[in-house]
Amino acid sequence: MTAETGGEATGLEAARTQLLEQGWAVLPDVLSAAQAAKVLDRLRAAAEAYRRRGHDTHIRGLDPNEANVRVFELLDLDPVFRDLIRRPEAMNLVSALLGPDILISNFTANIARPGSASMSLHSDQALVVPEPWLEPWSINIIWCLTDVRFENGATLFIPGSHKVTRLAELGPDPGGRLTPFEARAGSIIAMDGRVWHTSGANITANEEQALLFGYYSRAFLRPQANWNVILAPEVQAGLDPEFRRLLGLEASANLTLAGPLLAADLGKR
Ligand SMILES: O=C(O)CCC(=O)C(=O)O
Repeated sequence: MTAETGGEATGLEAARTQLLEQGWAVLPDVLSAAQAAKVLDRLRAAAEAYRRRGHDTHIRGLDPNEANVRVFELLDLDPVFRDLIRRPEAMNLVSALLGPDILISNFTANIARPGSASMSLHSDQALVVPEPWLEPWSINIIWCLTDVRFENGATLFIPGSHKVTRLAELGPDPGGRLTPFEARAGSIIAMDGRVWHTSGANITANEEQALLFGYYSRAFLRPQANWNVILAPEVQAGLDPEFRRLLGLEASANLTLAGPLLAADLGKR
């Protein structure tokens, strides 16, 4: 993280506090550098498998050129990603911001190779709910599989933009206020879904940068991914009930707001 915006949090408690106040936090050493490198090897293999399924890893309309490698369907492609999406450190930060009733909305990757350039500025919450954005209803947990810095294409964000409730409040020259999320390999970066951000440009000659994006939302929002379709039957069969609930695979859905209302109603009798 750059000096003017603060540094990495000293522990989970500090990260929770910073996330709630500033809309983001870096938690270092969730994985060792060696573990992060192993996950990156698995991601490269997953990218190959994803292409073999007939998908392009360059998403036209999202990234300006082929130097960005985007991989979707991670939860189906390799169990290592099923472990990461439920890592306690990640889930702790997710529930700190969103509370207990959440769904896994998506899990994707971006390998930013030299020459990759920025996508459009956006907030992840604005992609799934219309304005006004009055409360945090989603969060991204960004896994740094390499060291991440401005020059190799760190995600750029606008500090304080989790307070923006409508697009019109974003103000003039938002691009001029972008700041990089810088972190060491093995860190996670928790980003309130309301934070306005974009991918950076990798201006290095030969350095690859890789990030995973675990996206979670309040349980009343439809996830970005339809896990019923994405996850193979044998993968679904291996999931425990709590994982199935987090993926919206159980028979019941969208009942969490009704629970307290019913209880309040019964209390009046
Ligand atoms: O790749 C990045 O650095 C940012 C990606 C992003 O903003 C997204 O996938 O929504």
